[in-house]
Amino acid sequence: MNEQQRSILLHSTSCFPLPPGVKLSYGTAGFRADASLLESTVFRVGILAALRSVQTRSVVGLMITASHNQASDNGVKVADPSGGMLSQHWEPFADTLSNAGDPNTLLQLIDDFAKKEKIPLEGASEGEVLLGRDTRPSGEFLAEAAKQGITSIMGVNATDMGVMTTPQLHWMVRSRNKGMEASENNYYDQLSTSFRCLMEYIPKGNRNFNVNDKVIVDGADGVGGEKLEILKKLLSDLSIDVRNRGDGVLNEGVGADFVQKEKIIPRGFGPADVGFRCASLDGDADRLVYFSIELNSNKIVLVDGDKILSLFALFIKEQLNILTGEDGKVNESYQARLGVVQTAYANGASTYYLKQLGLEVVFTPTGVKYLHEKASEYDIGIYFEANGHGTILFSESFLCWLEGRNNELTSTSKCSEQQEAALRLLAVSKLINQAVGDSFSGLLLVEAILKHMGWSMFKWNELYHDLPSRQLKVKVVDRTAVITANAETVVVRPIGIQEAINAETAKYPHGRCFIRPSGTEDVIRVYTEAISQEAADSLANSVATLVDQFLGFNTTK
Ligand code: 16G
Ligand code: MG
Repeated sequence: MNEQQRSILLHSTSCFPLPPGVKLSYGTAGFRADASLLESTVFRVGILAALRSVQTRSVVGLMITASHNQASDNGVKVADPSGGMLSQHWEPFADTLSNAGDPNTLLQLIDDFAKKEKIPLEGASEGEVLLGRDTRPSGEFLAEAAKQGITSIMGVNATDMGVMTTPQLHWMVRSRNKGMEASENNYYDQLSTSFRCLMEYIPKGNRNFNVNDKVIVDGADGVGGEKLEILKKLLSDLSIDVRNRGDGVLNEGVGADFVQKEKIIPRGFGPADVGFRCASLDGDADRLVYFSIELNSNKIVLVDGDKILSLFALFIKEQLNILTGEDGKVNESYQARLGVVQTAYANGASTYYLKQLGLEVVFTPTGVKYLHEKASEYDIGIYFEANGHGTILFSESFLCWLEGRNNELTSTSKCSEQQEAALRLLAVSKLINQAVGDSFSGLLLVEAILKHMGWSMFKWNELYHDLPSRQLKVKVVDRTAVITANAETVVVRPIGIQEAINAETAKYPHGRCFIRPSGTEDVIRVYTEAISQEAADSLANSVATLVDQFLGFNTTK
Protein backbone atom coordinates (compact mmCIF):
# COMPACT_ATOMS: atom_id res chain seq x y z
CA MET A 1 0.00 0.00 0.00
CA ASN A 2 1.45 3.37 -0.92
CA GLU A 3 1.76 6.33 1.46
CA GLN A 4 -1.16 8.27 0.01
CA GLN A 5 -3.48 5.29 0.39
CA ARG A 6 -2.22 4.74 3.94
CA SER A 7 -2.91 8.29 4.99
CA ILE A 8 -6.38 8.36 3.40
CA LEU A 9 -7.32 5.21 5.29
CA LEU A 10 -5.87 6.42 8.58
CA HIS A 11 -7.75 9.66 8.34
CA SER A 12 -11.12 8.19 7.32
CA THR A 13 -10.96 5.36 9.87
CA SER A 14 -10.39 7.79 12.71
CA CYS A 15 -13.74 9.41 11.81
CA PHE A 16 -15.56 6.10 12.40
CA PRO A 17 -14.54 4.74 15.80
CA LEU A 18 -16.05 1.45 16.94
CA PRO A 19 -18.65 1.87 19.70
CA PRO A 20 -17.23 0.31 22.88
CA GLY A 21 -18.16 -3.31 23.56
CA VAL A 22 -19.63 -3.96 20.12
CA LYS A 23 -18.62 -7.24 18.50
CA LEU A 24 -20.46 -8.26 15.36
CA SER A 25 -20.23 -11.21 13.05
CA TYR A 26 -20.92 -11.47 9.29
CA GLY A 27 -23.70 -14.06 9.60
CA THR A 28 -25.97 -15.65 6.99
CA ALA A 29 -27.33 -12.22 6.12
CA GLY A 30 -24.31 -9.95 6.65
CA PHE A 31 -24.07 -7.73 9.73
CA ARG A 32 -27.23 -6.84 11.60
CA ALA A 33 -27.76 -4.82 14.78
CA ASP A 34 -29.50 -1.81 16.23
CA ALA A 35 -28.86 0.93 13.64
CA SER A 36 -27.26 3.24 16.21
CA LEU A 37 -24.35 0.77 16.54
CA LEU A 38 -23.66 0.26 12.87
CA GLU A 39 -21.99 3.36 11.43
CA SER A 40 -18.41 2.15 11.82
CA THR A 41 -19.36 -1.38 10.66
CA VAL A 42 -20.97 -0.07 7.49
CA PHE A 43 -17.94 2.15 6.84
CA ARG A 44 -15.67 -0.89 7.12
CA VAL A 45 -17.89 -3.01 4.89
CA GLY A 46 -17.55 -0.15 2.39
CA ILE A 47 -13.79 -0.68 2.47
CA LEU A 48 -14.27 -4.43 2.08
CA ALA A 49 -16.61 -4.04 -0.91
CA ALA A 50 -14.12 -1.69 -2.55
CA LEU A 51 -11.28 -4.19 -2.03
CA ARG A 52 -13.42 -6.96 -3.50
CA SER A 53 -14.16 -4.79 -6.52
CA VAL A 54 -10.46 -4.03 -7.06
CA GLN A 55 -9.53 -7.68 -6.69
CA THR A 56 -12.16 -8.99 -9.11
CA ARG A 57 -11.98 -5.96 -11.46
CA SER A 58 -15.76 -6.03 -11.41
CA VAL A 59 -18.71 -4.16 -10.05
CA VAL A 60 -19.68 -5.19 -6.50
CA GLY A 61 -22.83 -4.30 -4.50
CA LEU A 62 -23.36 -3.07 -0.97
CA MET A 63 -26.88 -3.27 0.44
CA ILE A 64 -28.01 -1.58 3.63
CA THR A 65 -30.99 -3.46 5.04
CA ALA A 66 -32.08 -5.55 7.99
CA SER A 67 -34.77 -7.31 5.96
CA HIS A 68 -37.61 -8.47 8.23
CA ASN A 69 -36.07 -7.17 11.48
CA GLN A 70 -37.75 -4.33 13.37
CA ALA A 71 -37.47 -0.82 11.91
CA SER A 72 -34.86 0.37 14.43
CA ASP A 73 -32.40 -2.32 13.32
CA ASN A 74 -30.32 -2.13 10.22
CA GLY A 75 -27.70 -4.23 8.49
CA VAL A 76 -25.23 -4.42 5.66
CA LYS A 77 -24.21 -7.09 3.19
CA VAL A 78 -22.11 -7.37 0.07
CA ALA A 79 -23.17 -8.68 -3.35
CA ASP A 80 -20.36 -10.43 -5.21
CA PRO A 81 -19.66 -9.77 -8.93
CA SER A 82 -21.92 -12.72 -9.88
CA GLY A 83 -24.79 -10.95 -8.11
CA GLY A 84 -24.76 -13.66 -5.42
CA MET A 85 -23.63 -13.45 -1.81
CA LEU A 86 -20.11 -12.42 -0.82
CA SER A 87 -17.63 -15.24 -1.38
CA GLN A 88 -17.50 -17.25 1.85
CA HIS A 89 -13.75 -17.11 2.06
CA TRP A 90 -13.96 -13.34 2.60
CA GLU A 91 -16.27 -13.65 5.60
CA PRO A 92 -13.56 -14.09 8.25
CA PHE A 93 -11.92 -10.91 6.92
CA ALA A 94 -15.29 -9.13 7.20
CA ASP A 95 -15.40 -10.15 10.86
CA THR A 96 -11.87 -9.08 11.78
CA LEU A 97 -12.12 -5.84 9.79
CA SER A 98 -15.36 -4.84 11.45
CA ASN A 99 -14.13 -5.58 14.94
CA ALA A 100 -10.64 -4.05 14.62
CA GLY A 101 -10.32 -1.46 17.39
CA ASP A 102 -7.91 1.30 16.34
CA PRO A 103 -7.01 2.72 12.92
CA ASN A 104 -3.49 1.26 12.93
CA THR A 105 -4.73 -2.29 13.56
CA LEU A 106 -7.26 -1.83 10.80
CA LEU A 107 -4.60 -0.59 8.42
CA GLN A 108 -2.38 -3.55 9.19
CA LEU A 109 -5.26 -5.96 8.60
CA ILE A 110 -6.01 -4.43 5.21
CA ASP A 111 -2.35 -4.48 4.26
CA ASP A 112 -1.92 -8.14 5.23
CA PHE A 113 -5.13 -9.21 3.52
CA ALA A 114 -4.35 -7.26 0.34
CA LYS A 115 -0.93 -8.97 0.16
CA LYS A 116 -2.41 -12.42 0.76
CA GLU A 117 -5.19 -11.93 -1.78
CA LYS A 118 -2.96 -10.09 -4.26
CA ILE A 119 -5.09 -6.95 -4.25
CA PRO A 120 -3.07 -4.09 -5.76
CA LEU A 121 -3.23 -1.01 -3.54
CA GLU A 122 -0.56 1.10 -5.16
CA GLY A 123 -2.84 3.81 -6.45
CA ALA A 124 -3.48 2.59 -10.00
CA SER A 125 -6.47 0.35 -9.26
CA GLU A 126 -10.04 0.87 -10.36
CA GLY A 127 -13.33 -0.31 -9.00
CA GLU A 128 -17.00 0.45 -8.54
CA VAL A 129 -19.44 -0.37 -5.78
CA LEU A 130 -23.20 0.00 -6.29
CA LEU A 131 -24.83 1.18 -3.10
CA GLY A 132 -28.46 0.42 -2.24
CA ARG A 133 -30.62 0.78 0.85
CA ASP A 134 -34.12 -0.08 1.99
CA THR A 135 -36.59 2.43 3.44
CA ARG A 136 -35.36 2.38 7.06
CA PRO A 137 -34.89 5.89 8.47
CA SER A 138 -31.28 5.05 9.38
CA GLY A 139 -30.47 4.05 5.79
CA GLU A 140 -29.43 7.49 4.65
CA PHE A 141 -26.75 8.20 7.24
CA LEU A 142 -25.44 4.64 7.00
CA ALA A 143 -25.17 5.04 3.22
CA GLU A 144 -22.94 8.06 3.85
CA ALA A 145 -20.68 5.92 6.03
CA ALA A 146 -20.57 3.26 3.30
CA LYS A 147 -19.55 5.89 0.73
CA GLN A 148 -16.73 7.06 2.96
CA GLY A 149 -15.52 3.50 3.29
CA ILE A 150 -15.75 2.73 -0.44
CA THR A 151 -13.97 5.88 -1.52
CA SER A 152 -11.17 5.46 1.01
CA ILE A 153 -9.75 2.87 -1.38
CA MET A 154 -8.14 4.93 -4.14
CA GLY A 155 -9.63 4.53 -7.60
CA VAL A 156 -12.93 3.05 -6.40
CA ASN A 157 -16.21 4.85 -7.05
CA ALA A 158 -19.38 4.56 -5.02
CA THR A 159 -22.49 4.73 -7.20
CA ASP A 160 -25.48 5.55 -5.03
CA MET A 161 -28.55 3.75 -6.43
CA GLY A 162 -30.76 5.11 -3.62
CA VAL A 163 -33.67 3.17 -2.17
CA MET A 164 -34.21 -0.22 -3.78
CA THR A 165 -35.06 -3.82 -2.98
CA THR A 166 -32.21 -6.20 -2.14
CA PRO A 167 -32.88 -8.34 -5.26
CA GLN A 168 -32.86 -5.25 -7.49
CA LEU A 169 -29.36 -4.38 -6.31
CA HIS A 170 -28.12 -7.96 -6.80
CA TRP A 171 -29.71 -8.03 -10.27
CA MET A 172 -27.97 -4.78 -11.22
CA VAL A 173 -24.58 -6.03 -10.08
CA ARG A 174 -25.01 -9.22 -12.10
CA SER A 175 -26.24 -7.38 -15.19
CA ARG A 176 -23.46 -4.78 -15.06
CA ASN A 177 -20.82 -7.48 -14.93
CA LYS A 178 -22.39 -9.27 -17.86
CA GLY A 179 -22.19 -6.05 -19.84
CA MET A 180 -25.97 -5.76 -19.94
CA GLU A 181 -28.15 -2.74 -19.31
CA ALA A 182 -28.69 -2.50 -15.60
CA SER A 183 -30.90 0.44 -14.61
CA GLU A 184 -33.98 0.10 -12.44
CA ASN A 185 -36.11 0.61 -15.55
CA ASN A 186 -34.26 -2.19 -17.33
CA TYR A 187 -35.14 -4.43 -14.40
CA TYR A 188 -38.86 -3.61 -14.66
CA ASP A 189 -38.71 -4.03 -18.44
CA GLN A 190 -37.14 -7.46 -18.22
CA LEU A 191 -39.66 -8.70 -15.67
CA SER A 192 -42.73 -7.33 -17.42
CA THR A 193 -41.63 -8.46 -20.89
CA SER A 194 -40.90 -12.02 -19.83
CA PHE A 195 -44.15 -12.15 -17.83
CA ARG A 196 -46.05 -11.05 -20.94
CA CYS A 197 -44.29 -13.74 -22.94
CA LEU A 198 -45.33 -16.45 -20.45
CA MET A 199 -48.92 -15.22 -20.56
CA GLU A 200 -48.86 -15.35 -24.34
CA TYR A 201 -48.01 -19.06 -24.32
CA ILE A 202 -50.71 -20.13 -21.90
CA PRO A 203 -52.39 -23.19 -23.44
CA LYS A 204 -55.49 -22.04 -25.30
CA GLY A 205 -57.77 -24.38 -23.39
CA ASN A 206 -56.75 -22.89 -20.05
CA ARG A 207 -57.10 -19.23 -20.99
CA ASN A 208 -60.71 -18.90 -20.04
CA PHE A 209 -60.49 -20.82 -16.80
CA ASN A 210 -61.88 -18.94 -13.93
CA VAL A 211 -58.59 -17.90 -12.32
CA ASN A 212 -59.06 -14.60 -10.55
CA ASP A 213 -56.92 -11.88 -12.15
CA LYS A 214 -56.44 -10.13 -8.85
CA VAL A 215 -53.75 -10.71 -6.24
CA ILE A 216 -53.49 -8.63 -3.05
CA VAL A 217 -49.93 -8.00 -1.91
CA ASP A 218 -48.73 -6.99 1.55
CA GLY A 219 -45.63 -4.82 1.01
CA ALA A 220 -44.56 -5.10 4.72
CA ASP A 221 -44.53 -1.26 4.82
CA GLY A 222 -41.11 -1.48 3.23
CA VAL A 223 -39.39 -0.85 -0.06
CA GLY A 224 -41.28 -3.66 -1.83
CA GLY A 225 -44.64 -1.87 -1.70
CA GLU A 226 -43.49 1.30 -3.41
CA LYS A 227 -41.46 -0.53 -6.06
CA LEU A 228 -44.27 -2.96 -6.84
CA GLU A 229 -46.48 0.05 -7.57
CA ILE A 230 -44.07 0.93 -10.40
CA LEU A 231 -43.86 -2.62 -11.77
CA LYS A 232 -47.58 -3.24 -11.73
CA LYS A 233 -48.21 -0.36 -14.15
CA LEU A 234 -46.31 -2.30 -16.81
CA LEU A 235 -48.40 -5.45 -16.44
CA SER A 236 -51.60 -6.34 -18.19
CA ASP A 237 -53.67 -9.47 -17.49
CA LEU A 238 -52.90 -9.15 -13.79
CA SER A 239 -54.27 -6.76 -11.27
CA ILE A 240 -52.14 -6.20 -8.17
CA ASP A 241 -53.63 -4.45 -5.17
CA VAL A 242 -50.67 -3.33 -3.05
CA ARG A 243 -51.32 -2.90 0.68
CA ASN A 244 -48.89 -1.72 3.37
CA ARG A 245 -46.92 0.40 0.95
CA GLY A 246 -44.94 2.24 3.61
CA ASP A 247 -47.37 4.36 5.61
CA GLY A 248 -47.27 2.07 8.64
CA VAL A 249 -44.35 0.80 10.72
CA LEU A 250 -42.03 -1.48 8.73
CA ASN A 251 -42.48 -5.20 9.51
CA GLU A 252 -44.80 -4.53 12.45
CA GLY A 253 -47.62 -7.06 12.22
CA VAL A 254 -46.99 -7.30 8.47
CA GLY A 255 -44.66 -8.96 5.99
CA ALA A 256 -43.61 -12.45 4.89
CA ASP A 257 -41.75 -13.32 8.08
CA PHE A 258 -44.69 -12.34 10.29
CA VAL A 259 -47.22 -14.17 8.12
CA GLN A 260 -45.11 -17.33 7.85
CA LYS A 261 -44.24 -17.55 11.55
CA GLU A 262 -47.45 -16.28 13.19
CA LYS A 263 -49.91 -17.60 10.63
CA ILE A 264 -52.34 -14.75 11.33
CA ILE A 265 -53.83 -12.02 9.13
CA PRO A 266 -51.38 -9.16 8.59
CA ARG A 267 -52.36 -5.56 9.27
CA GLY A 268 -54.29 -3.97 6.41
CA PHE A 269 -56.17 -7.16 5.50
CA GLY A 270 -59.62 -8.19 6.68
CA PRO A 271 -62.84 -10.10 6.08
CA ALA A 272 -63.42 -8.35 2.73
CA ASP A 273 -60.35 -10.17 1.40
CA VAL A 274 -61.70 -13.67 2.05
CA GLY A 275 -61.58 -15.65 -1.19
CA PHE A 276 -58.71 -13.68 -2.75
CA ARG A 277 -55.13 -14.75 -3.39
CA CYS A 278 -52.94 -12.78 -1.02
CA ALA A 279 -49.16 -12.58 -0.83
CA SER A 280 -46.65 -11.06 1.57
CA LEU A 281 -43.19 -9.65 0.86
CA ASP A 282 -40.59 -9.06 3.55
CA GLY A 283 -38.95 -5.73 4.41
CA ASP A 284 -36.40 -5.80 1.58
CA ALA A 285 -38.58 -7.82 -0.84
CA ASP A 286 -36.42 -10.91 -1.21
CA ARG A 287 -38.98 -13.25 0.36
CA LEU A 288 -42.46 -14.19 -0.77
CA VAL A 289 -45.24 -16.28 0.76
CA TYR A 290 -48.87 -16.62 -0.29
CA PHE A 291 -51.85 -16.92 1.99
CA SER A 292 -55.62 -16.82 2.06
CA ILE A 293 -57.85 -15.53 4.81
CA GLU A 294 -60.15 -17.86 6.68
CA LEU A 295 -63.77 -16.95 7.17
CA ASN A 296 -64.62 -15.57 10.64
CA SER A 297 -61.16 -16.02 12.09
CA ASN A 298 -57.88 -14.14 12.33
CA LYS A 299 -56.06 -17.19 10.97
CA ILE A 300 -54.68 -17.63 7.49
CA VAL A 301 -54.00 -20.60 5.27
CA LEU A 302 -50.30 -20.30 4.53
CA VAL A 303 -48.85 -21.26 1.15
CA ASP A 304 -45.15 -21.11 1.90
CA GLY A 305 -41.82 -21.33 0.11
CA ASP A 306 -42.05 -25.14 -0.09
CA LYS A 307 -45.31 -24.88 -2.05
CA ILE A 308 -43.91 -22.17 -4.31
CA LEU A 309 -40.96 -24.46 -4.95
CA SER A 310 -43.28 -27.39 -5.69
CA LEU A 311 -45.32 -25.33 -8.16
CA PHE A 312 -42.18 -24.15 -9.95
CA ALA A 313 -40.67 -27.62 -10.02
CA LEU A 314 -43.85 -29.16 -11.43
CA PHE A 315 -44.08 -26.54 -14.19
CA ILE A 316 -40.41 -26.70 -15.15
CA LYS A 317 -40.44 -30.48 -15.23
CA GLU A 318 -43.53 -30.45 -17.44
CA GLN A 319 -41.93 -28.07 -19.94
CA LEU A 320 -38.69 -30.01 -19.92
CA ASN A 321 -40.59 -33.25 -20.58
CA ILE A 322 -42.31 -31.70 -23.58
CA LEU A 323 -38.91 -30.73 -24.93
CA THR A 324 -36.81 -33.73 -24.13
CA GLY A 325 -39.03 -36.62 -23.20
CA GLU A 326 -39.26 -38.24 -19.77
CA ASP A 327 -35.56 -39.09 -19.49
CA GLY A 328 -34.49 -35.44 -19.79
CA LYS A 329 -32.07 -36.39 -22.56
CA VAL A 330 -31.31 -33.36 -24.66
CA ASN A 331 -29.24 -35.38 -27.09
CA GLU A 332 -27.01 -38.44 -26.97
CA SER A 333 -24.20 -36.72 -25.11
CA TYR A 334 -26.02 -34.14 -23.03
CA GLN A 335 -28.64 -34.68 -20.37
CA ALA A 336 -30.36 -31.72 -18.72
CA ARG A 337 -30.04 -32.09 -14.96
CA LEU A 338 -32.93 -30.69 -12.96
CA GLY A 339 -32.33 -30.47 -9.22
CA VAL A 340 -34.23 -29.18 -6.22
CA VAL A 341 -32.51 -27.78 -3.13
CA GLN A 342 -34.16 -27.49 0.29
CA THR A 343 -33.13 -27.08 3.92
CA ALA A 344 -34.11 -29.16 6.93
CA TYR A 345 -36.94 -26.66 7.51
CA ALA A 346 -38.71 -27.90 4.37
CA ASN A 347 -41.89 -29.63 5.40
CA GLY A 348 -41.43 -33.41 5.04
CA ALA A 349 -44.59 -33.59 2.93
CA SER A 350 -43.05 -31.26 0.33
CA THR A 351 -39.90 -33.37 0.06
CA TYR A 352 -41.99 -36.51 -0.34
CA TYR A 353 -44.08 -34.80 -3.05
CA LEU A 354 -41.02 -33.59 -4.97
CA LYS A 355 -39.38 -37.01 -4.84
CA GLN A 356 -42.58 -38.58 -6.07
CA LEU A 357 -42.39 -36.32 -9.10
CA GLY A 358 -39.12 -38.09 -9.77
CA LEU A 359 -36.99 -35.09 -8.90
CA GLU A 360 -33.54 -35.12 -7.35
CA VAL A 361 -33.87 -33.37 -3.96
CA VAL A 362 -30.78 -32.32 -1.99
CA PHE A 363 -30.35 -30.52 1.32
CA THR A 364 -28.00 -27.77 2.51
CA PRO A 365 -27.68 -25.79 5.74
CA THR A 366 -29.93 -22.75 6.20
CA GLY A 367 -28.87 -19.58 4.38
CA VAL A 368 -29.15 -18.48 0.80
CA LYS A 369 -25.43 -18.76 0.11
CA TYR A 370 -25.53 -22.54 0.67
CA LEU A 371 -28.70 -23.21 -1.30
CA HIS A 372 -27.64 -20.99 -4.18
CA GLU A 373 -24.25 -22.64 -4.47
CA LYS A 374 -25.78 -26.11 -4.56
CA ALA A 375 -28.48 -25.14 -7.08
CA SER A 376 -25.84 -23.75 -9.43
CA GLU A 377 -24.49 -27.31 -9.90
CA TYR A 378 -27.53 -28.21 -12.04
CA ASP A 379 -28.68 -27.21 -15.53
CA ILE A 380 -31.84 -26.05 -13.84
CA GLY A 381 -31.48 -25.76 -10.07
CA ILE A 382 -34.53 -24.70 -8.08
CA TYR A 383 -34.04 -23.70 -4.48
CA PHE A 384 -36.37 -22.38 -1.81
CA GLU A 385 -36.42 -22.00 1.92
CA ALA A 386 -39.77 -22.60 3.61
CA ASN A 387 -39.65 -18.92 4.65
CA GLY A 388 -40.12 -17.88 1.02
CA HIS A 389 -36.61 -17.09 -0.16
CA GLY A 390 -35.64 -18.86 -3.37
CA THR A 391 -35.13 -18.76 -7.09
CA ILE A 392 -34.33 -20.86 -10.16
CA LEU A 393 -30.86 -21.02 -11.68
CA PHE A 394 -30.21 -21.94 -15.32
CA SER A 395 -26.76 -23.00 -16.50
CA GLU A 396 -25.22 -21.13 -19.43
CA SER A 397 -24.85 -24.35 -21.39
CA PHE A 398 -28.50 -25.25 -20.96
CA LEU A 399 -29.66 -21.76 -21.99
CA CYS A 400 -27.41 -21.97 -25.01
CA TRP A 401 -28.91 -25.33 -25.98
CA LEU A 402 -32.42 -23.91 -25.42
CA GLU A 403 -31.76 -20.90 -27.67
CA GLY A 404 -30.40 -23.24 -30.34
CA ARG A 405 -33.36 -25.59 -30.06
CA ASN A 406 -35.76 -22.69 -30.31
CA ASN A 407 -34.05 -21.43 -33.50
CA GLU A 408 -34.13 -24.93 -34.95
CA LEU A 409 -37.84 -25.26 -34.26
CA THR A 410 -38.52 -21.82 -35.73
CA SER A 411 -36.80 -22.73 -38.97
CA THR A 412 -38.57 -26.07 -39.38
CA SER A 413 -41.84 -24.79 -37.89
CA LYS A 414 -42.54 -28.45 -37.20
CA CYS A 415 -43.48 -28.77 -33.64
CA SER A 416 -45.19 -25.81 -32.07
CA GLU A 417 -45.77 -27.58 -28.76
CA GLN A 418 -42.04 -28.06 -28.27
CA GLN A 419 -41.27 -24.56 -29.40
CA GLU A 420 -43.74 -23.13 -26.91
CA ALA A 421 -42.10 -25.13 -24.14
CA ALA A 422 -38.69 -23.75 -25.17
CA LEU A 423 -40.03 -20.21 -25.25
CA ARG A 424 -41.64 -20.65 -21.85
CA LEU A 425 -38.41 -21.87 -20.30
CA LEU A 426 -36.49 -19.01 -21.89
CA ALA A 427 -39.05 -16.56 -20.51
CA VAL A 428 -38.75 -18.11 -17.04
CA SER A 429 -34.96 -17.70 -17.17
CA LYS A 430 -35.45 -13.97 -17.79
CA LEU A 431 -38.34 -13.46 -15.40
CA ILE A 432 -36.74 -15.17 -12.46
CA ASN A 433 -33.92 -13.28 -10.76
CA GLN A 434 -30.89 -15.51 -11.14
CA ALA A 435 -28.77 -13.45 -8.79
CA VAL A 436 -30.85 -14.05 -5.67
CA GLY A 437 -34.40 -14.80 -4.49
CA ASP A 438 -36.74 -12.01 -5.57
CA SER A 439 -40.32 -11.65 -4.37
CA PHE A 440 -41.31 -9.74 -7.54
CA SER A 441 -40.14 -12.33 -10.02
CA GLY A 442 -41.44 -15.09 -7.72
CA LEU A 443 -44.86 -13.42 -7.59
CA LEU A 444 -45.08 -13.01 -11.36
CA LEU A 445 -43.97 -16.59 -11.98
CA VAL A 446 -46.54 -17.99 -9.53
CA GLU A 447 -49.25 -15.90 -11.17
CA ALA A 448 -48.24 -17.00 -14.67
CA ILE A 449 -48.09 -20.68 -13.70
CA LEU A 450 -51.48 -20.61 -11.97
CA LYS A 451 -52.94 -19.10 -15.16
CA HIS A 452 -51.10 -21.68 -17.23
CA MET A 453 -52.50 -24.55 -15.17
CA GLY A 454 -55.91 -22.93 -14.82
CA TRP A 455 -55.58 -23.40 -11.07
CA SER A 456 -57.04 -21.54 -8.14
CA MET A 457 -54.90 -21.04 -5.07
CA PHE A 458 -56.92 -23.74 -3.36
CA LYS A 459 -56.01 -26.23 -6.08
CA TRP A 460 -52.35 -25.24 -5.78
CA ASN A 461 -52.44 -25.69 -2.02
CA GLU A 462 -53.84 -29.18 -2.46
CA LEU A 463 -50.62 -30.41 -4.15
CA TYR A 464 -49.84 -31.96 -0.79
CA HIS A 465 -50.80 -31.48 2.86
CA ASP A 466 -48.17 -30.13 5.23
CA LEU A 467 -47.23 -32.28 8.19
CA PRO A 468 -47.96 -30.46 11.45
CA SER A 469 -44.80 -28.68 12.61
CA ARG A 470 -43.57 -26.37 15.34
CA GLN A 471 -40.67 -23.94 15.65
CA LEU A 472 -39.39 -22.71 19.00
CA LYS A 473 -36.39 -20.71 20.06
CA VAL A 474 -34.40 -21.14 23.24
CA LYS A 475 -32.09 -18.51 24.75
CA VAL A 476 -28.76 -20.02 25.70
CA VAL A 477 -25.47 -18.83 27.19
CA ASP A 478 -23.49 -19.43 24.02
CA ARG A 479 -25.16 -20.53 20.82
CA THR A 480 -21.80 -21.23 19.16
CA ALA A 481 -21.51 -24.24 21.49
CA VAL A 482 -23.92 -26.04 19.15
CA ILE A 483 -22.21 -27.54 16.12
CA THR A 484 -24.25 -29.38 13.51
CA ALA A 485 -23.56 -31.66 10.55
CA ASN A 486 -25.47 -33.22 7.63
CA ALA A 487 -27.25 -30.03 6.58
CA GLU A 488 -28.03 -29.21 10.23
CA THR A 489 -29.92 -32.44 10.84
CA VAL A 490 -27.45 -33.81 13.42
CA VAL A 491 -25.83 -32.11 16.41
CA VAL A 492 -22.20 -33.13 16.97
CA ARG A 493 -21.55 -30.77 19.92
CA PRO A 494 -22.35 -30.72 22.79
CA ILE A 495 -21.77 -34.43 23.05
CA GLY A 496 -24.80 -36.42 24.14
CA ILE A 497 -27.52 -33.98 23.11
CA GLN A 498 -28.25 -35.69 19.77
CA GLU A 499 -28.78 -39.04 21.52
CA ALA A 500 -31.18 -37.35 23.92
CA ILE A 501 -33.05 -35.72 21.01
CA ASN A 502 -33.24 -39.09 19.21
CA ALA A 503 -34.68 -40.77 22.28
CA GLU A 504 -37.31 -38.06 22.60
CA THR A 505 -38.19 -38.13 18.88
CA ALA A 506 -38.56 -41.92 18.89
CA LYS A 507 -41.56 -41.52 21.22
CA TYR A 508 -43.53 -39.87 18.37
CA PRO A 509 -44.68 -41.85 15.32
CA HIS A 510 -43.24 -40.19 12.19
CA GLY A 511 -41.57 -37.60 14.43
CA ARG A 512 -38.72 -35.47 13.08
CA CYS A 513 -36.69 -32.94 14.97
CA PHE A 514 -33.52 -30.89 14.61
CA ILE A 515 -31.90 -27.99 16.44
CA ARG A 516 -29.48 -25.35 15.11
CA PRO A 517 -27.93 -22.12 16.28
CA SER A 518 -29.60 -19.12 14.63
CA GLY A 519 -27.40 -17.04 12.35
CA THR A 520 -29.32 -13.84 13.02
CA GLU A 521 -30.38 -14.00 16.69
CA ASP A 522 -28.73 -15.13 19.87
CA VAL A 523 -30.83 -18.31 20.21
CA ILE A 524 -31.00 -22.01 19.42
CA ARG A 525 -33.87 -22.89 17.11
CA VAL A 526 -35.89 -26.08 17.54
CA TYR A 527 -37.93 -27.57 14.69
CA THR A 528 -40.27 -30.53 14.94
CA GLU A 529 -42.73 -32.42 12.78
CA ALA A 530 -45.18 -35.15 13.76
CA ILE A 531 -48.51 -36.61 12.74
CA SER A 532 -50.57 -34.18 14.82
CA GLN A 533 -50.10 -30.59 15.94
CA GLU A 534 -50.26 -31.68 19.59
CA ALA A 535 -47.49 -34.20 19.01
CA ALA A 536 -45.31 -31.67 17.14
CA ASP A 537 -45.83 -29.14 19.96
CA SER A 538 -45.11 -31.66 22.67
CA LEU A 539 -41.92 -32.90 20.98
CA ALA A 540 -40.77 -29.30 20.49
CA ASN A 541 -41.32 -28.50 24.16
CA SER A 542 -39.45 -31.58 25.33
CA VAL A 543 -36.51 -30.82 23.05
CA ALA A 544 -36.49 -27.16 24.14
CA THR A 545 -36.16 -28.43 27.71
CA LEU A 546 -33.24 -30.61 26.63
CA VAL A 547 -31.54 -27.63 25.00
CA ASP A 548 -32.00 -25.69 28.19
CA GLN A 549 -30.55 -28.55 30.25
CA PHE A 550 -27.47 -28.84 28.04
CA LEU A 551 -26.87 -25.17 27.24
CA GLY A 552 -29.13 -22.98 29.35
CA PHE A 553 -28.23 -20.39 31.93
CA ASN A 554 -28.65 -22.79 34.83
CA THR A 555 -26.29 -25.39 33.41
CA THR A 556 -23.28 -26.02 35.61
CA LYS A 557 -20.21 -26.53 33.55
C1 16G B 1 -31.22 -14.99 6.85
C2 16G B 1 -30.97 -15.72 5.55
C3 16G B 1 -32.08 -16.70 5.30
C4 16G B 1 -32.23 -17.65 6.47
C5 16G B 1 -32.37 -16.88 7.76
C6 16G B 1 -32.25 -17.83 8.90
C7 16G B 1 -29.97 -14.84 3.54
C8 16G B 1 -30.00 -13.78 2.51
N1 16G B 1 -30.92 -14.78 4.46
O1 16G B 1 -32.37 -14.23 6.77
O2 16G B 1 -31.75 -17.42 4.14
O3 16G B 1 -33.35 -18.46 6.31
O4 16G B 1 -31.31 -15.95 7.87
O5 16G B 1 -32.26 -17.14 10.07
O6 16G B 1 -29.11 -15.72 3.55
P1 16G B 1 -31.79 -17.82 11.42
O7 16G B 1 -30.38 -18.28 11.20
O8 16G B 1 -31.93 -16.76 12.45
O9 16G B 1 -32.71 -18.95 11.65
MG1 MG C 1 -35.22 -10.26 3.28
